[in-house]
Amino acid sequence: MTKWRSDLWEKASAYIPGGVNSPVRAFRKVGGTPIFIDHARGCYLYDCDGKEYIDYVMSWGPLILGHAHPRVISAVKKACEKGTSFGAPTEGEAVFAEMIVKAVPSIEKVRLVSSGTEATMTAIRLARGFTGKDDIIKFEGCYHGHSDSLLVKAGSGAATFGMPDSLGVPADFARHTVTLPYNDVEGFARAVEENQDTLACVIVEPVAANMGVVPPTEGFLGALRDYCSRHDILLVLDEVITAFRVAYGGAQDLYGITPDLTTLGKIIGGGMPIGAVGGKAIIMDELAPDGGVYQAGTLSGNPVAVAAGIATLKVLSEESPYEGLNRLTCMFADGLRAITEKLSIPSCVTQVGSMMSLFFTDETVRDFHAVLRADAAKYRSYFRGMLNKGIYLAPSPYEATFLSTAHTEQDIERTLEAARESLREI
Ligand code: KE4
Repeated sequence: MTKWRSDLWEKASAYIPGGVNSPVRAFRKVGGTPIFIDHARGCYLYDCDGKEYIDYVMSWGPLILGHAHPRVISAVKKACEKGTSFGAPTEGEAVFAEMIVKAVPSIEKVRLVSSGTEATMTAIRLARGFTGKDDIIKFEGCYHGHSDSLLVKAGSGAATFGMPDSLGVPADFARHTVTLPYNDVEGFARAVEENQDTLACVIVEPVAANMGVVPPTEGFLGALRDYCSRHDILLVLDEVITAFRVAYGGAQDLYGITPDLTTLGKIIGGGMPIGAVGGKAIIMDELAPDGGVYQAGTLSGNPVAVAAGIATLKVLSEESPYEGLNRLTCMFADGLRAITEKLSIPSCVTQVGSMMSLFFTDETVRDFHAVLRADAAKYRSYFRGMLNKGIYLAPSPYEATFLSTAHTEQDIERTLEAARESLREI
């Protein structure tokens, strides 16, 4: 490790818990110390030593247009020159809300917040307030931010209420959350039958991307929709990652599912702090100040974040890059499949749109249990080999690989060459 890096790491570790402002950045799943980024452009990161990396984390998903896209930067600069925050309505918020409503037909009204966690926390409170019921269903391996009701793991019996998945979450909170296996329709049906009178909502990542990328199996999302409709339970699609990622209208467009509520984040902020919860007006109008479900935020609808979001969605709407993004991601995914097959390394490569994952396993990965059976040590070795060759993957096997419109075929070829060497070494 270079001197600056050890000095920086020492200072960060002295003053910031774990040396980082979000745990996954600490490289604990892959060993070693994190690299410190100085700047980035397009699909490239540059560390404080000036070393270049091809970036496949893309700030955990927001940067579908790549780092420092000229139109986003220009919009942010212009917004900043007018002031950074007013705590009062602005034209941009109304324009942005209309863009989101037009992009996602299930959203009739939308409330902006400052993170995905705030968005899902609000969606849960809104579902409870609207239905008058307290319990929720989530799925193992899905992550919806760090609000107490969602940091809950499966209880003793599959359909029974959960246990805290973090210190500081009262058991009393956790017992209102049932956590089920992803893609398990039968288990879901049983849980709904057993708890239908107390269930306010089901929250799900329509494409799981926080246990690595795990696509929904045929009929899974449809079953959630069907059971929720029949039992007066709200369906909340957490599209913080997938909205404007897998399609301009999100996974609900891709799979033809109409939720009652949708949570958004990441891409809609173009790299600035943002989140949103949207859905049917009859539900959204339950939010304060009109309704009785309280929710608020000093920087909600921040004009600089909104300017970045408007610029990002304008580029996506004008350029509609999804076919090209999907083709490039297929090139990467198919290349990895060919390399691991040639080297006789058991692997499962998953992909939806411009996000993908490589699992070291001979199984087809359909849920979190299968993910946990995959070889995390092999991932660690692969990650380190790639990092040493200038390829920046997620420092955890439980995250997604994201591509952007800034990645080119040459970048993928360079990445596959590095993968060929790294996989030979694991
Ligand atoms: P934030 O509070 O981190 O903005 O969003 C929470 C969230 C909600 N829903 C989904 C589907 C999410 O993926 C996230 C956050 N994603 C993680 C990475 N997978 C953020 C990275 C981090 O925690 O540092």
